[in-house]
Amino acid sequence: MFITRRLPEVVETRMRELFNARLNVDDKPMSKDQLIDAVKTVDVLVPTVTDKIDKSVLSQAGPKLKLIANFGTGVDNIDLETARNRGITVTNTPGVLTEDTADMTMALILAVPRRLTEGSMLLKSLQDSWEGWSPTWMLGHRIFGKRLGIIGLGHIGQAVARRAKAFGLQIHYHNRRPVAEDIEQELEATYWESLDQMLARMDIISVNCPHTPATYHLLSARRLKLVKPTAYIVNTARGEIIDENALGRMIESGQIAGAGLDVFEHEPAINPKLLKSDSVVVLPHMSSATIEGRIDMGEKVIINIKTFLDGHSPPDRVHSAMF
Ligand code: 8YV
Repeated sequence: MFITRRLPEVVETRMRELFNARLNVDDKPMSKDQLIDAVKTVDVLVPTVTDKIDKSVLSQAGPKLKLIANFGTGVDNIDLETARNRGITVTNTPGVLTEDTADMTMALILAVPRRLTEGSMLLKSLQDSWEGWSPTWMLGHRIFGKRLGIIGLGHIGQAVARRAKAFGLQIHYHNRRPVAEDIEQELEATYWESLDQMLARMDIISVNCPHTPATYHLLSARRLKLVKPTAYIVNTARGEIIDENALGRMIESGQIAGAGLDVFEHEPAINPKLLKSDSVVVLPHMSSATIEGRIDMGEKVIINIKTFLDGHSPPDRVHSAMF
């Protein structure tokens, strides 16, 4: 078994106790050649979001590779079709990072319109030359009573809606199909079949759907033009869902008020227009970055591997139809 990145110590210790686990000790993202070397010999691979397990890697996998136990919920880093065709089972770690990711999404929904990081960075740069409070300085925009449009009302989207409702936001959502009536009622959520129509009417848009071939550039340049110039976009899902260059251009030209981004289309590269904009909060893909969350993710990986090696179907098996 090969684990491509360093995981919380307690997880690594447990894996070594249970399995013949090899680690990537220097924790540097692995190159394609290193990944190919690994899949040639191992029975189980434990990758993360920084490992692109595509066709060119999987096509060189050895006959022993039977399980890819992803440390993460999103599996867009893995070519599910090729894995399935080669009889390789793929698992992920859903559920255990839902609340943490929803917390960070809500933090960005609050931080951008209220200029939170901007104010903090400005005060740190002013140091003792700050002249104190003034009536019209650092004014942001109220979020209470505003319209939040959630793209993807799955587990994380629903957890975001619960938090946003408590902050007095009106909940709207776009999905492949409406969620169950009881969930819609609990969240007082309005379903929009047309994403275009929803985008044109929202004050804040939160991307909470998985990255799949169908959601690549879901927020294309054409769709971003539908967004109100006073609206904000938040993304804690995957960068590829938004045309990042178009978003950078439109924020720079004032066609979109701002954005809160934890993920980027070409991670770790970030569009320079986004980096230099005061009305953009950028985070280093840390939405699920809690020690509790990462240990829970590790435990899910261990259960998936153990169940699989015991000859049973692992609890978090990913079926390519799911994505
Ligand atoms: C993970 C994430 O930390 O789970 C996901 O899909 O994006 C993050 O929570 C990352 O994927 C680790 O592989």
